[in-house]
Formats: sequence, C-alpha cells, structure tokens
Amino acid sequence: MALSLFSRVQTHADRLAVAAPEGVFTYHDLRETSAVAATRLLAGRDDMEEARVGFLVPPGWEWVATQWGIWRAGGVAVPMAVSHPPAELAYVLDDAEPEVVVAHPAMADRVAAAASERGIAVLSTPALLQSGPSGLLPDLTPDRRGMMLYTSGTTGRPKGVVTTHGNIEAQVRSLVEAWGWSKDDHILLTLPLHHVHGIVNVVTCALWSGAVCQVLTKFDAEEVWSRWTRGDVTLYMAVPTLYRRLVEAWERADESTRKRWSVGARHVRLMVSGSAALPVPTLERWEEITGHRLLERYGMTEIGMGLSNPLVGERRPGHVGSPLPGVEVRLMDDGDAPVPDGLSGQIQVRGPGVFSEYWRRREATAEAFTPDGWFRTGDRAVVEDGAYRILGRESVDILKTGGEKVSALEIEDVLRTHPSVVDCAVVGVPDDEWGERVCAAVVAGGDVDTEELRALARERLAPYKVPKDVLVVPDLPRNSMGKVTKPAVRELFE
Ligand code: MCA
Ligand code: AMP
Repeated sequence: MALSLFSRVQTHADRLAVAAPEGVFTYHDLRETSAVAATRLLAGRDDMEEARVGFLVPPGWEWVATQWGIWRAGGVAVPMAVSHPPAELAYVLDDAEPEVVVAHPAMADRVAAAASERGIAVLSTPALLQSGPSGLLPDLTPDRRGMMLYTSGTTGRPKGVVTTHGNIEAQVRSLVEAWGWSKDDHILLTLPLHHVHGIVNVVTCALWSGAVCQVLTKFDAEEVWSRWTRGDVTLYMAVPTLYRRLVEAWERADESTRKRWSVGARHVRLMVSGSAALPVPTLERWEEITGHRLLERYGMTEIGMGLSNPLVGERRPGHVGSPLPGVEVRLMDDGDAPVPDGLSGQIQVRGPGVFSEYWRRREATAEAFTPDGWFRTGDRAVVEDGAYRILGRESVDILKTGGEKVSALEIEDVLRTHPSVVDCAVVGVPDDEWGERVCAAVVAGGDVDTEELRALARERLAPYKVPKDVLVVPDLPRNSMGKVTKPAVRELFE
C-alpha cells in the first residue's frame, strides 16, 4: 500500500503544485521528477531501508522534488540549513551519517570538504533531478522513518528528531482539518525549510491538499505584501519576527501603497503565527492594518502542532487555543501529577503526530517521555476559560530568537574555547524584534576583543546563535551555592 501523501497526487495531476524561482511545476511533474530522483538514489537497490540522505538546497522546486525523491526511495530525509556554516553542517554529517548529501550547486562548496573527509558522496541537484528513467519504487508503510530534523536541547549539541511517515501524516491531517485546507488554497512560503513550520505546516499540508505552494527563497517584506496584492494567495504562516517586519514595511510605505497592501491582505483567508510568543501589540497592530486577527498556535519539532486558536470562533490574544484534532494535551506538576484547574504546569503531549525518537539517543528519548507515554515539552502553560496561555520554558538555557531555538549551553561551550575566556554565561534578553536576543557575559583572563568572540561563534555556529551583545564583566552573578544566576546575568543587558 502506497503512502497516502503520494497516492493522493494522482487526483491532482495537472494542477499546479509549486510556483518557485525555478519555474512552475504540476503534481504530475512532482510525481515524475521525484520518481526519477528516487530511482537514482536507489542505484539498483529495491529500497534505501531508511538510509539517511542529507540535502542542502534553498527553498524552491528542487527542495521539494529532492525531499520527495528521498522519501519515495525509502530514505530518511535530513534537511540541512542553508544558513549554517560548514562546522554546523559537519556536525549533522557526523551525527546522521548520511549515505549521500544532495546539494544545490551554489551550496555544494559549503559541505563538500566535510563530506569528502567523511567519505560521503555529494550529488548536485541537477544530477539528481534531471530527466531519466524511473524504476520500481519500494512500498512504504507509515511506521517507516521518514525525516530527521535537528533541534537544540538543554544537554549536548542538537539532537536529530526522527518522525515516521505516519507521524508526518498525522501532523498534516490534524492541520488540514483544523485550518480548513483545500485544493483551492494557495500558500506563500517565506520560511526556511529545516523546521516543521515550513516543511510540515506549509509545504506538506499544501501538497497533501492538492494546493499551490508559492515559494520565496528568502523573506522579503515588500515582496510578501505585493504577492498578496496580486490576489491569488489564500494562506500565510510565519513567526512573530516576520509579522513585525511586515508591519515595519507597511509603516515605511507611502499612503497609496499602504492602502493597496491593506486591501491585498484581505484576499488571504487565513494568517497564522507561531514558533514563538506573538506579542499582543503586534497582533493588535496587524489587525488594524490588515483586518486580520492572526491565528496563534503552539508547536514543537518533536510533536508538530499541539494547540491552536480556532479557524472559526474567538482567537484570544496572548493565548494559543486548545488541542488540535488528534492531539492530547495535559498540564502536569513536577511529580507528573495533573495540576488543579487554573494553575500552571508543564505541557505534555500524546498522539500519533509525536516523534518516535531522538536519533541514536536512547536515554534522551526515554527521559523525554513519562512512563505512561506522554512527551514532556518543557514548556509551561495555564488554561484560562478553556484556552491555553504559554508562560515560557522551564529551562533558562533554551532561548527562542526570531523563531529559532537555541541552547545557551552550546554557545557557552564555544566561547569557552577562546584562550582568554575564563568563564561565560549566555542568556536570552527580551527584544522587540527577535523575541529574545542572544547575549553573552564573559569573564576574561586577559585582553579580549568582543568582535573576535563573535567571529569565533560565527565560524562554529548558526548565525542566529552568534551573540548580538557581548559584555566583559569582572565576575558572573552567582547565588549562595556559587551557581551562576541567569536572571541576574540577563539584567546586565536590560
Ligand atoms: C538571522 N539572524 C538572526 C536570526 N536570523 N538573529 C537572531 N535570530 C534569528 N532567528 C541574524 C543574521 O545572522 C544577521 O546577523 C542578522 O540577524 C540580520 O540577518 P537578516 O538577513 O536580516 O535575517 P534573516 O535572514 O532575514 O532571518 C531572519 C528571519 C529568520 C527571517 C526571522 O531567522 C527566520 O526565517 N526565522 C524563522 C525560523 C523558523 O522557521 N522557525 C520555526 C522553528 P549579522 O548581521 O550579525 O550577520 S519552530 C518550529 O518549527 C515549531 C514546530 C513551531 O512551533 O513552529
Ligand atoms: P522548536 O523546538 O524549534 O520546534 O521550537 C518549539 C518551541 O517554540 C516550543 O517548545 C515553545 O517553547 C516555542 N513556541 C512555539 N510556538 C509558540 C507560541 N505560539 N508561543 C510561545 N512559544 C511557542
């Protein structure tokens, strides 16, 4: 039995699937090209048997065709972030041990050396996707691993979150039902494609529904406004930082442009915000200039989407609504007992969309679940009149900046490798643009150039992990036990 995502394509064959910088492509094109790609990846085998395939491709047609090619060959798709420096990409190669990396020609340089040192072949997207013969493809069952996304945690370096095809299908079905997706939808993608937000909520929901996915390779506020003004876009999903940038672009525009853009936004039937808390002033300003009350929802790489405000009905500012179809959510205290009504607790989630494991981390996987099988999100919330309100993370060491999750400890480990750094503490400081801004307080054993520290971070880590502010301090604030107190460190920057 073929996976539903692929068999549904037959129904939509001549409809437009992807409109991207490379051109426009139908569902028929997607079926054909991904079959050719899968055949090439199989290289004579019947099934890739969950071999990992890394791919470093900018958002667009080639990204989608590559992911489907990997999936249809029975491989595990490991999307690699196009913004990441070679050191972060090398980490993914070491951890995921892909059989091959597919790279866009413009990106190949970034991964070629690390791949060759590890004996991993690099295949360019033209070589994978050019026309050619296609053979018999494996029959996949929903329990097969399909994707692995890297996400930061409080311990160690990023972990690979493995989802099966069944998990992905459950995540998609839930959103298609809740947000009323249909084949007549047309979504504008402006998110990166190394997260659930862009991959599942936007691209896979669109392709499941037979809808059109229009891709902007990089977010550009003026371009987003003008795409809406054309009138064909019906759906948009973004992180709060992007809505803020859209507001700023609108405010910079002249009177007639503003009017045109505001009217254009009304063609869109639904606009969703998530990945980080949506500030109420942004929600209110957005409603003033577009007439849209943003639908805020809550999710996590490990679970897909968990909570959502309703498509129809009250969308309460500052709240993320109630559990999505097929998702069970509960609030628990530190002893894993339910919290009484009106009190805060940890969000725990169960359901068919929840991931299967952290790649090759049996212990971390076991710790992430309660004995009765609920996933511990590490986020705290309270239920108010039936709607959840997120209160924040339990760990001060997990930050969210511009929708990107960052581990403070990972950054500290890199800064400590500098010979002049005696000690350091990384914190997230509330910030209007980014939600939280990554800041580092450093105790130096000699002269230290803060730009040099940022350059060190930039070389080793993703750009959003590079501290925006670095402060040299004589000592770090500590409690009576000698432990660094992060709230006090945060105050140094406020
Ligand atoms: C880029 N920079 C950032 C970030 N992104 N700094 C902090 N936080 C960030 N997220 C840095 C750049 O390195 C640069 O630094 C400076 O900011 C300006 O870069 P710019 O080119 O303006 O940034 P950008 O490329 O436009 O990126 C900003 C962005 C991007 C568009 C907001 O970060 C983004 O697409 N974020 C969304 C991520 C996402 O999809 N998250 C979902 C994951 P310098 O000037 O020093 O070089 S969460 C998820 O999937 C769950 C399931 C969920 O609930 O959704
Ligand atoms: P990630 O691990 O990158 O998938 O990010 C998931 C995390 O983003 C969650 O654990 C939350 O801390 C945060 N998050 C997602 N959506 C929201 C939201 N609507 N409000 C507040 N935090 C959110």
